[in-house]
Amino acid sequence: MNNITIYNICKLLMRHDNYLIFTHENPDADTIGSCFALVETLRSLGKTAYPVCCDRIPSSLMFMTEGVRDFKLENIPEGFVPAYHIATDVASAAQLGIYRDMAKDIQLALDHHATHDRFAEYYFVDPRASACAEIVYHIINRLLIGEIPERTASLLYAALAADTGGFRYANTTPVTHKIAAKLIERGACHADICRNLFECKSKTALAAEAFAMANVTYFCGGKISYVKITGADKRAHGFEDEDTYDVINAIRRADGVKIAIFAREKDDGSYKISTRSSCDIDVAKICAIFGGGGHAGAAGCSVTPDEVDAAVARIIKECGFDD
Ligand SMILES: [Mn+2]
Repeated sequence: MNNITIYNICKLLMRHDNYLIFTHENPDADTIGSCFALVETLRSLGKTAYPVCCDRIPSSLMFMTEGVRDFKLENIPEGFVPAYHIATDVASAAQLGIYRDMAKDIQLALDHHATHDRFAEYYFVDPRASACAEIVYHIINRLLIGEIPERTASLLYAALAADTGGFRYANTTPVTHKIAAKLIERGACHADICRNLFECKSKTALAAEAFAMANVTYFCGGKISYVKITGADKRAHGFEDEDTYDVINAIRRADGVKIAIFAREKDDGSYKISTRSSCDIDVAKICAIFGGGGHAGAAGCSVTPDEVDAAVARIIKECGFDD
């Protein structure tokens, strides 16, 4: 699913100046790591580059952005005229969030979603890549002739580790491990990164997970786990949206669970439904019924409050379990 090679991407990046590099909405470690590693690399090559993120960086991922939370367009110095727009880990124009109208300006999309909708002029999409950061690694490694600095290596390592659940998910490949090894050789602080990603959590995030485990419902003889967190629940317990990002991983752990479904009311009143599959059921296809997408093992969609219960019932039915 490519119309440009890594070699030609590198030639193109050397040719231009003044870059804007976009993450997807509700940014995760892969989109942040891919975007910021590319920004650092272009700057080290004497170019001007800024990251753009439509939503605030979750506090749990601020270790990747040196404590800065806001990377909106209005934070970019006045007078900067972008000449080249890149999107990292963004599968569709809608995933640019409030910047979706700028999708027509994106000249290059780097992505690993099988559902990528080719909104950019040039796209390099490898659904076998465990993380977008694998693709970005190949580009940066070529641009810097292997001399990847420590901070860039750490950004890419965090992206890889997060999208593979700490190199545990089915998307982890020998290539993933080889790249991770190279990044550790280049100084990536893997132990600190993994503690930040997988162990250290805010007390409200831990409370949100406890709430989810107390309210989870199992369907189809325990093969499906489901929990909903409403806006009222969030207000009653003081949960921020970002406190609930790991709830889906908490409810998928129970023995026998093949599919996990988590519906949360967002601050704008709509519901985000997240799904995870640890069997051969492709949840991206099921989420596509509701205009969503993602990967076979991890996907999501957004629905209105009126639709959420029926949508979850339909997702459960689409899984096709007998009981
Ligand atoms: Mn990703």
